[in-house]
Amino acid sequence: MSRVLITSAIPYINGIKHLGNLIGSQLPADLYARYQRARGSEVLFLCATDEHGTPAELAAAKAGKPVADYCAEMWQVQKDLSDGFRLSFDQFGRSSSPQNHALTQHFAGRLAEAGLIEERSETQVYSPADGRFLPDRYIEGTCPNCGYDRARGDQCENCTKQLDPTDLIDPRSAVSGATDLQERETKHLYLTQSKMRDALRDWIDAKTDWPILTTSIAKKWLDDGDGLQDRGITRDLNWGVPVKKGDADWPGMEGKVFYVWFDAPIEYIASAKEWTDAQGRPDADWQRWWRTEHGADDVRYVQFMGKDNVPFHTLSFPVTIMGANATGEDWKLVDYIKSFNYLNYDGGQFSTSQGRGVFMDQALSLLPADYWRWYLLRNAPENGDSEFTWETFQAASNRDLADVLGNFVSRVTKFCRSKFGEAVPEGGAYGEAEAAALADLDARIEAYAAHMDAIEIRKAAAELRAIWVVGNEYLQAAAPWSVIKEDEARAAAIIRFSLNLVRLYGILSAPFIPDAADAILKAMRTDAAWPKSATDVSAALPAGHEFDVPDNLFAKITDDQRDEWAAKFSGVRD
Ligand code: B3M
Ligand code: ZN
Repeated sequence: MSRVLITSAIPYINGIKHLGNLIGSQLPADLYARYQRARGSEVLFLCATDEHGTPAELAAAKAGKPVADYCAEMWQVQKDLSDGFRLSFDQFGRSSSPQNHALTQHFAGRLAEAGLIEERSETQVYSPADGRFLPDRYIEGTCPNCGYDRARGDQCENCTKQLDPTDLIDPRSAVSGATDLQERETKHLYLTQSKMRDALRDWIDAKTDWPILTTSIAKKWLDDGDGLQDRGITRDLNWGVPVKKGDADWPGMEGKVFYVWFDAPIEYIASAKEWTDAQGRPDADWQRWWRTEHGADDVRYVQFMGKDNVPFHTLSFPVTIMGANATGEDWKLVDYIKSFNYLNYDGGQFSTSQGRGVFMDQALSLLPADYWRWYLLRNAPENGDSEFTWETFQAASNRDLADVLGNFVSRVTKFCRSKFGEAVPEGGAYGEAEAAALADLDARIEAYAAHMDAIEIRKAAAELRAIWVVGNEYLQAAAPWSVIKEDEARAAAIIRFSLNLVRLYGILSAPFIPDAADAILKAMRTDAAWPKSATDVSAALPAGHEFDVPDNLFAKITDDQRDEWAAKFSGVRD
């Protein structure tokens, strides 16, 4: 049995995520996790909230709450929403967990032992108006690389360059807007990533099967003279993982915490320990996923993330892992990174800070998860940015879910109930029409699985839709409602075949639309074993097998609803 470790980039704690965030990592990761489980792989699927750093502190301050309370509350909110979207994490952890504190301090100690950490005295931006240092997002200004005027102190969102606050041109305080900033001396730890440049390049060069989006960003910062600058990994903040060397104090670093981007990826590992700790299981149970000499040598590790997160996952985090391994440890490096472009909203960008777009809670208040999952996944921004519009959302829901899948299931089950009752009818043997449909389906199921294996999400969605269409076209041509007048046995065979397709669709659709798939399979009173071939499953439900007619699976989105929602979400959220 193959084993697959899957992580999604961990969302910042500072507020509810929008649909652009969702399709940028968590939702595609869930699709893949569900698919891998359906294929019989042993899967560990991990996510968490990213709770440290300036985004958390700024959001807590805005909410008027102590940062620890704010994070605990927002974790629950995000957890409930991820359940609402049916994200099937084995663990939805917290980067502020004791497990992550310990592991982060452990890695720092190992990196120091490997000679990859240097203590440096440096000047940092200090704001007399705010009475504090201004690290990362506490400071904004113009990007020295691309000129974007709202770059943050840690990274430019426009060109993805990793920055230090002192790099910014015309810097200002994000707290008060003050521009009378000073530079003051303070001591910090630096991760000397530049020493690992050759090792990183060899590693990336060997990843010839990775998406171009991933490798091009990695190589851009590797080849760029200062892309692989040594990075400050400590901050003058209160909230975060206290700087320690393993269990030991780190002289000179009292009162400082690790930089959020140092501890956040380590939470991928920590959440696995949170998972086993919560169940009172031994460390060996999570280490067999994360440590090659503890059983993880045959694990395939796949990460999902938006393109802005790629530099941290192809450069900084691998340095952490490789550095610890240089001291004799055996941590697992990622095997495949699936990254995404941005989903835009109706001619502009989704924006958390500006409240623009549709947010996860709002989406679920309009329609159940499957509608959003289907639309977002079939339009996943894989090969370029993609765009959310209410017209395309309405069209995808109505034309794919309601008209094709929903309609097929409803026609077949209702027709059977009215003519033969709620059990699979006997009828004669399958004929040419069924053979043709099966040949078509066999080829398409193979293509669908190949796209899912390759994590080509749009292609997989298109193939799944084509699989639904095969059933509709078959039924339309076979026309049991006419045939039954002359030949009841033939009509029964058509319906027996069609009911088996309903079951097949329940199985194949589950990774995309788990609730509808569940409803289908429950109604068919059947299990969910992945088909070896369509031919094999065409007899899975034998004559006499009882079923229930499911409720209508999908309601159509009316033009009035579409217009109402478009108007409602045209402004900004308060
Ligand atoms: N929290 C950024 C984001 O949510 C960051 C990802 C961390 S992954 C270790 O896009
Ligand atoms: Zn820039």
